[in-house]
Amino acid sequence: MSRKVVIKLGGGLITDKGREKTVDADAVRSVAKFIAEITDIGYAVILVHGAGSYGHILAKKWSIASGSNSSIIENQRKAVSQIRKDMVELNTIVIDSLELHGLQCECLPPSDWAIGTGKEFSGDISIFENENGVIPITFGDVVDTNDSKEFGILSGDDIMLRLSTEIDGVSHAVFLIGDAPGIMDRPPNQDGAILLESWGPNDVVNSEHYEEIDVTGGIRLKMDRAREISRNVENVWIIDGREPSRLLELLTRGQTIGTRIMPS
Ligand code: IP8
Repeated sequence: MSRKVVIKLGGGLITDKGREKTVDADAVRSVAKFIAEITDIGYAVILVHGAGSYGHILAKKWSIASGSNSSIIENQRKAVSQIRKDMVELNTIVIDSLELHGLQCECLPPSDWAIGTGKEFSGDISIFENENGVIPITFGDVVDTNDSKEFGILSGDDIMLRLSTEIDGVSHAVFLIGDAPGIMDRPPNQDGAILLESWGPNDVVNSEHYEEIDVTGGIRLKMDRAREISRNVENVWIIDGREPSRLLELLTRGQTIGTRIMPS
């Protein structure tokens, strides 16, 4: 069985988070090239991506994360189906880029296989096993909740946790972000921000990125989920997706520029 790597392409990496439905085609292209290279060296890849400006803006406008609200429910339902459509559109762009490198992918939208939000969502994780070389790919999405809320947001970070810890043979879980070289000791746009080469739960950082736009949890949620993954998976990293050669370096040399997450 080949070693497996679960990778999340952050929404802030593959889209311009501030401009509705704006993809960063260069970022998608360059990350696709390195995903192809890591499959060439024998890794089975499982991919998750964030929503960026294909999900968070409309979700915030219609309070989708809080579930149904009778005074705006018609608009919310329209937004739910629009966001799901937009996410499939973003996913298609990512898949097209991967296919240009000869990779085969299978799109698995959470609204088809997952129910509920947060890390306890239900759904059949075994569809992501990747035993046949076809890259299973999914993303943060609006999902049904099967309760009075009707719908909610399932973050790609929660999906990362479940895939990385429940699929056999995962040696690496890697979060590629778009605004920093890894976890910084303070927000990355602040002067003097320093990259933490490793981060454990007892290390205190003040590292909020994109909080004003994000309806899930920004870097905090990633850090929490990465920490939980590190209890089961040896190599858990948050690295700069704008420098995707670091992904290849990590998998070939065991080290790169970025933040390694240490278990609690
Ligand atoms: O960007 C959020 O997923 P994330 C999904 O992975 C939506 O946290 C639709 C906002």
